[in-house]
Amino acid sequence: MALDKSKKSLTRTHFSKDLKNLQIGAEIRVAGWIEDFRDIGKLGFLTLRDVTGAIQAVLLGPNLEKAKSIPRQSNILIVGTIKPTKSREFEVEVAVKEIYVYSEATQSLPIDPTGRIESNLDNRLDSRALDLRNPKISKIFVLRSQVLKIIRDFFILNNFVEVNTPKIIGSASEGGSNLFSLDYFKRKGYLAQSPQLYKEQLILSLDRVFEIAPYFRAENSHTVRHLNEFLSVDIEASYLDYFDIMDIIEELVKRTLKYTIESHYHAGLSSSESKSFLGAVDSPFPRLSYEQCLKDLGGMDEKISFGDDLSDSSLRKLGEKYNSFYFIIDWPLDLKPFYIHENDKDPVLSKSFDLQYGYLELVSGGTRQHDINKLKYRIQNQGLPIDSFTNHLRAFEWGMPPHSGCGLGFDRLMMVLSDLPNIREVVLYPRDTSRISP
Ligand code: AMO
Repeated sequence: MALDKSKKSLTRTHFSKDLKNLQIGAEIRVAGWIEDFRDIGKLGFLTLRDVTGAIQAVLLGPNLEKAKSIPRQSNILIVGTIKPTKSREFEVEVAVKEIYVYSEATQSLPIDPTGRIESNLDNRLDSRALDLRNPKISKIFVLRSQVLKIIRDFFILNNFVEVNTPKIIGSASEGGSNLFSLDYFKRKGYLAQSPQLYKEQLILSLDRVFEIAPYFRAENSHTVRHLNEFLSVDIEASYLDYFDIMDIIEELVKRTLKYTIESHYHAGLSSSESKSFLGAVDSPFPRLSYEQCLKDLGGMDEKISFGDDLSDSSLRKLGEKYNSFYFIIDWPLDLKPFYIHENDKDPVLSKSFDLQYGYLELVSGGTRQHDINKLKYRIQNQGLPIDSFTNHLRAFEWGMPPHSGCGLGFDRLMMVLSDLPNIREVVLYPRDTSRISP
């Protein structure tokens, strides 16, 4: 593409990934930041990186002199021509005709975005925008964006309607005390902890809904898998039961695994881990009952009585035995929220499931109680204020179909897909008990 010299345009003509497909001698303008600069006397080599990769630019004479004074990570535009290269790293290089500096970077950067000098996660999060110049890190977020698209496409294809429910609410959606409160024009408001009540109401007419949105939990947890703001993929569907929802979620998770393996976007996956992912794609996820888990744990010297929740240490033990994806189904009803349906075979149990990846809970869901009287009883039985649910309960007087659904912790799924042990790695600006900025 010929340069329009009259305009002296400061816009680029190509991304770095495109250069290898151009003819030798082609004129180009590429823009990005200086990753490296080597001055070897009469000649200089500059590595320019953009979001698609890196190129090598060769500098001589006045351009070489100019480049010596530009700090690394500064943002520049290079005007030049494609030439063959002897480098093993690059397929072609650029002979530089002109360099424009858009913006100089400070000389002492808070972190090294090439990743050669390692920084701890806290320092990286404090300078997140710069951290993302490291291609290993930006790949996580490219993958995140693509997996979100897979999820959206999957649900739309399966006749789910995407909805957006309020995040500022007047009373608790799930019960419990883990709500952030705020001053809402002289009344008390809360940040939504989940879309549970709205999604159940909406299937009354929309039949199947999904929502991808952030939720807020005022939990004082300091773990590698909890945040106070997290992204959830919620679904709700009429006339399906919890086994149908498990089938849907299993297929969805397998699609995201397959995509991660097939694309080259997985961040830290080694080949052996890729293989274990492949295994998960090809075989059904085991479905263990809660009671089976108790038996397994008994055999591992972890004595748990029926009705106890599975603690972190129990889940870690189970995760050693079942180290990939598996469902835990039919939990005791008393361990589940008021909206979960009792089990027809044994009403002490519920029609519920969690999807685990080893110790990590990824999804929670079940068949819902759609009988208004039983629902009222369960709300009161759990010590929740029935008056806060007046609006919600009205929908159950308008012909509520049987329904089921679940919530998938998207950030946790991203931990698994990118094989990273800390949820903060896969969230751009994580919010935890000690982090509210940047
Ligand atoms: P639950 O509270 O189990 O269920 O949440 C669903 C999923 O969301 C993820 N998750 C979190 N991720 C990061 N940080 C947190 N603090 C956090 N809390 C939860 C988990 C979890 O499995 N209304 C129900 C879902 C339903 O039945 O439809 C609910 O919110 O991966």
